Amino acid sequence: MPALTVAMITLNEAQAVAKVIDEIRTALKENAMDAEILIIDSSTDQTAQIAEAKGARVVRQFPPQGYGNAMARALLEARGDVVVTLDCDDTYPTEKILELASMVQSGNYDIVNASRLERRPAAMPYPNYLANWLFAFTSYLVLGVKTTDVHSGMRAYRRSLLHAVSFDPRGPALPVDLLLKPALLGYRLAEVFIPYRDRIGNTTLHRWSSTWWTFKRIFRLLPLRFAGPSHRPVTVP
Ligand SMILES: Nc1nc2c(ncn2[C@@H]2O[C@H](COP(=O)(O)OP(=O)(O)OP(=O)(O)O)[C@@H](O)[C@H]2O)c(=O)[nH]1
Ligand SMILES: [Mg+2]
Repeated sequence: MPALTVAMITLNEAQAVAKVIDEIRTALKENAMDAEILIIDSSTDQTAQIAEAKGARVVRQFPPQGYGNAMARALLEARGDVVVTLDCDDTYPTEKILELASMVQSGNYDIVNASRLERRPAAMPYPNYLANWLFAFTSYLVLGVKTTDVHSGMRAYRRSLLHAVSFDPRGPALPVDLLLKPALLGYRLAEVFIPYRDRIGNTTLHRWSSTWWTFKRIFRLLPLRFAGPSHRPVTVP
């Protein structure tokens, strides 16, 4: 079993996938880490073929079943003890992969969230920035979870957590659950700030349904806030 899985999901990312995989390999080589690159692919373009030629483990999910179902599949297919996710669109800093992973490997944290929102990134339009700020503020008010970015696609997870906690993959905004639910269950969350770049290729973000689902996911976690420590799992070292 590899120590680390770098997991991505792809919907027509043929323009970006080769560059992203090359960058990941460079980042991993710095540490000679035992790692796999996993891709859940739902594309009609050449993404899967390019990724396979670059040595990634590609699992096809076709026809596309949406972000949530693809990400849920990625998290369960991953074989590494630590799973680092990122978008396959060149927006996230691959050079941060090992830093996030090592914070989980050290045993101090179960999830490390890479926040894009220390300040507004030039690559993020104002409406998205304000929405993200509001989502984070609402998460703190409603659930008491301190975070600045509930929608980051770049995180490190302890694999055992992903199998111990159930997530609802239906509908947009799954990253909200993937962060807030474990935090409410007592898993240890850390956050680091990262730079965020312009995307290669076209976005798949559906702004309004994602906003609706984000609030829905936050509010329906409210009972967990008051469930008490006895309902919480023991954190797996
Ligand atoms: N397999 C699979 N991948 C998907 C699906 N929908 C989106 N993706 C991928 O999920 C990742 C995140 O989607 P993006 O389009 O980048 O959405 P976003 O990051 O919210 O928006 P941007 O800021 O524009 O990048 C990308 O790597 C997409 O290719 C899907 O239905 N199936
Ligand atoms: Mg993206």
